[in-house]
Amino acid sequence: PKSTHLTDYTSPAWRVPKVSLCFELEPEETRVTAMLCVEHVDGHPQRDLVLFGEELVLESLSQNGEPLDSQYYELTKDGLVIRDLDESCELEIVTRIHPKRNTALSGLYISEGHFCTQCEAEGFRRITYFPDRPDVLSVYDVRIEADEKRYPVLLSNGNPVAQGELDNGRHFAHWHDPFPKPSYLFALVAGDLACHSDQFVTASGRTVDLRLYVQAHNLDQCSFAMQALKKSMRWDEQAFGREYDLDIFMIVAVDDFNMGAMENKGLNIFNSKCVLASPQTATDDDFIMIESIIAHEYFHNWSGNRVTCRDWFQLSLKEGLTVFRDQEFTADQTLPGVKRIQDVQRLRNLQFPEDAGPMSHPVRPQSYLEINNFYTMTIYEKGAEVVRMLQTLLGASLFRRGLDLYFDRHDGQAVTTDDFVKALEDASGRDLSLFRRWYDQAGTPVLEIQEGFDDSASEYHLSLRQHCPSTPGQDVKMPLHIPVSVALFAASGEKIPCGADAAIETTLELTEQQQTFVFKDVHEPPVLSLLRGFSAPVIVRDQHRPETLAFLMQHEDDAFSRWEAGQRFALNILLAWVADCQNDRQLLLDPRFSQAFAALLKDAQSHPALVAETMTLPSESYLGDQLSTIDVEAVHMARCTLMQQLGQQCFSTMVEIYEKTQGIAGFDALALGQRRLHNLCLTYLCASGESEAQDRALQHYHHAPDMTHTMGALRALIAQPGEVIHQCLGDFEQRWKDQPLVLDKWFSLQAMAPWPDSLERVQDLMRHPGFSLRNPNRVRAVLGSFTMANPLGFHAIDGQAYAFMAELILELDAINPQIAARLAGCFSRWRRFDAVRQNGQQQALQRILAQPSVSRDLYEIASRSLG
Ligand code: HT7
Ligand code: ZN
Repeated sequence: PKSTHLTDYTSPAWRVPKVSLCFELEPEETRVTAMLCVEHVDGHPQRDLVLFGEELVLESLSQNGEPLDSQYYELTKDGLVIRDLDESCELEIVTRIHPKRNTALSGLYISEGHFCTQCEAEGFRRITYFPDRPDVLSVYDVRIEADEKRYPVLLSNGNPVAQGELDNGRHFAHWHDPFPKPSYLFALVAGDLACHSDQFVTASGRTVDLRLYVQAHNLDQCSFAMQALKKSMRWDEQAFGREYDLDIFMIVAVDDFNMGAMENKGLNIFNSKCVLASPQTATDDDFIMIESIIAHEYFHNWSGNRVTCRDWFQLSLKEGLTVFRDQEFTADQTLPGVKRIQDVQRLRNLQFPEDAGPMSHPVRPQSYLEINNFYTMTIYEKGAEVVRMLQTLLGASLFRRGLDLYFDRHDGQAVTTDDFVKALEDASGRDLSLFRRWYDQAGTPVLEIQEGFDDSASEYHLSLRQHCPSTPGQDVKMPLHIPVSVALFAASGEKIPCGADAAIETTLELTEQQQTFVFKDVHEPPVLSLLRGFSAPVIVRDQHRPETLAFLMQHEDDAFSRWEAGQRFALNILLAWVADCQNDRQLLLDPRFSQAFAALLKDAQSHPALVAETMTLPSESYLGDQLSTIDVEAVHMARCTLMQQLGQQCFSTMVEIYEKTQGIAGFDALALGQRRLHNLCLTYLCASGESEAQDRALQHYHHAPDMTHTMGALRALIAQPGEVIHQCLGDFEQRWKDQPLVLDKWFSLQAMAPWPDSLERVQDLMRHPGFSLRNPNRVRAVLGSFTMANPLGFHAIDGQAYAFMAELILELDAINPQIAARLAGCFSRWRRFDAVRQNGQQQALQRILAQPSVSRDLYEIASRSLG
């Protein structure tokens, strides 16, 4: 397969200002009549019109109403090339497509009897021949014709124009979207859907109809998403001055969907998992996730739709910026410090390993084989960090001015990340030329620090040195422009002024490989608080002495840094314990840590959500990442033992907190934090091994008022196989077997359980009547959970899970290449394991690559993983 390179970009030779589409919908075969107004770009050297197309049957092709003779066009393996067209003309293309056969869930397909589309990134070419690239913007008119009984609801982008009856029990609807858009934002939905409606009045006083379409039996699970939508619309007006622009905004929930949701103009299509929720069926974390995805997709209306990407190398322009915007939104709705901690955890647990492995790529990649493989943690999460650093460097008000300029200047255009940075430069007067390197350089920079204190001069010296390990295709790394927020603490716990105008916090700008910063009027050796708020996506190498960490756990006032001190402390202990496990030594807990941990539990001043975050130990995968060779057994043992010892030592305090946080209702930050703490205490109590705790968890399960409590009990019990957990799992299955989204929790929990017979259990789960390889949510619940969150099971030393997954990924590849490729990411870290496990994973990758019919999606992941 051939790669696409950023350096090969050329602007489109033809514009398509207007598109009219007519769909004659039938599941087996749908006819699509596309009328394209095409105009050659004056002076463009390319004269041929290149249209992409996949899995299409061409029925007819005409120019200005005259059929085109076959000498003027050529069907290629990628589409259709038309020669000698008039400079400007109307092109009619009639194609036939087969929605029912479309199991890849890209283009037009059927989910639970409803027609729906997914066009990002390159799905529109599976609907009709088209210059399916994001820099071709068109105004769309769409007519949909379908059987009225089976498909009473007919939706597309923009505003509704007309609807009416046709012969033979059919009807039609006509939609017009006045905003020029790229084809990846096209959407169509047709089905028997129920509607939850509301209205929103914009800041300028326009009334917008809001509609959420779901299957009728899910109508009672819509109100939360609708509230989230209204909150998002108001917040974007207030925080970013962005108002909604059409008369109607629609969300449709579908069961079969490759990702979380899609921001099609005026018609967002969502994975039902990311919309439907009631306290009985969804946990607090589900609610938070739903609110942030609704917000994310809505925010794309400006960051992505009104201003879109010139090409797919600029994907982070819309995704990084929109993740940043949704993070800010959630921070405003909840507790900003907690949100920041969670975002950093996500980045470190998922993006850092990506950037340290064979899949590492810059925020603006240089090349790709299959664009669907580039919807990565780097594009989304590191991209958001890059935007956040810009905000830190410019300050909130200049940053906002820069964004206003960006939206004004580029409204209706397809632009680049350079255009984005230029707008920020122009609005702020700052030179960001060095900062731009963040877009092109892959890898996580490492910061090393050296401190010095000059008593006689009352000066504190801080030397920062940066370096970045080499990544595939990038051996030489340049210094980056890194904002490093710092504060200095006196032994009393007071902060020492350290910035301009005696500010107690300052942001240092590291622009060279090494720099020394001098702080004057410092009269005692200070305790350094570095990278406050996680001001840059870097790794800090420091000595992290236990006394300093304990001090910061007590005195830090930056939520992230306080949490970080606790995590560092725990990490040091766990890493030492991994070595102890490997050498058959006893695991002895440093009393300074248990004291700091106990003090935290008793600290009535701390917000419960922050206490819960600090009590959560670094994940097994993060721990493994810190080792030169991942030792799954030792890591698991060390972490379980620390939970056990903390559970035992703090048993009575945890019982007290558990009891105090019982029966908390509401959805404010305090209630959410208290419920989280309640469940976490139960987990620690169970980890202690005391039999009383199991009884408590069983009671917790049977009296759970909602899904948050139910899952709290199951998670607390899952660590140990036994009668109690099996009883609860059996009960859960009976109760929820007819609700696939709830049953996914049951699938996923068991696939993650660190029990000895994991692989057989996964195989059993796949035989469950509720499981299907065709549904991405089921695949993620069972196989995604097993491969990504059950290191003991997936990396079992016999290698059976590797061989099993290789065959399964190939089976899935024939159904849905995007999902198969994602799943194959489980082998990308093979170099980090011991020789036996390396060998097993290499064999699995070789097996995948040996399959002659392997898709481009899967080929790219497997071949790059193998290196
Ligand atoms: N922009 C959307 C990305 C997306 C997607 C990409 C590839 C294949 C299927 C997909 N479904 C949605 C979602 C977002 O980031 O907002
Ligand atoms: Zn997005």
